[in-house]
Amino acid sequence: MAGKPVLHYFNARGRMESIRWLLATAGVEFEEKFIDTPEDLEKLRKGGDLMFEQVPMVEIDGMKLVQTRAIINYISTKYDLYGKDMKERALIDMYSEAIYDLTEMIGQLVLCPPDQKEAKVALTKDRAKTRYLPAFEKVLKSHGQDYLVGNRLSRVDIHLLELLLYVEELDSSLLAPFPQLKALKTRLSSLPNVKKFLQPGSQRKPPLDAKTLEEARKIFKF
Ligand SMILES: N[C@@H](CCC(=O)N[C@@H](CS)C(=O)NCC(=O)O)C(=O)O
Repeated sequence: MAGKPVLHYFNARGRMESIRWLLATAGVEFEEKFIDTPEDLEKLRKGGDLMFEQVPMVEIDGMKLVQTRAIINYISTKYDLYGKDMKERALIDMYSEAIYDLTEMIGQLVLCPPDQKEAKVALTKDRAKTRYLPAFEKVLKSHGQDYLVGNRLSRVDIHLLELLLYVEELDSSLLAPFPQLKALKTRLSSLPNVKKFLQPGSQRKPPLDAKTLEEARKIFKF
């Protein structure tokens, strides 16, 4: 039997978190090797394990995969979370890209200079409220099904749940006008593997605090 996938990343959400979410939802146990220092990253680079000298890197099925979207595609295909045909995959890709856009906007807020923070937070909330959340609410309302695509769980549902949790962290009132999204969140949260991942003590990572951000800056030099 193949061993557990091994995830190489900083001990924080970042680009690895949606990979953690997918594996956890698929019920796949995984190991994490954290990059805690610039030397840890250098060691991986020198060992030739990072094709483009970057993480995330995931050891899975005898491969050392890099590039977040490639890793996500592989895991989604392997665990049947990527639709049943080309058209479903096109929708899953299209919705996922929009989810990544808003997730990225929210993730960037922590890096925002203090004098721009208020405006950026306001813009991000506005984009959530008027652009992204209404679009997904409309999809769910239009077909009346339990999942976004093909009436069964796919990676896009998991990405959306992750995003909805970040949106709530930003402002817990933002989901109020979207009953379909709230129902989806409740439904997905009660799936046994998701429920487990949402429990304290799981491999899910908390929001980035100032100290962790400083450590990340030193390692990744941004
Ligand atoms: N396109 C890549 C970007 C990866 C990336 O920028 N990783 C950062 C950490 S989150 C990194 O390794 N930075 C160090 C560097 O680029 O030298 C992906 O999606 O995986």
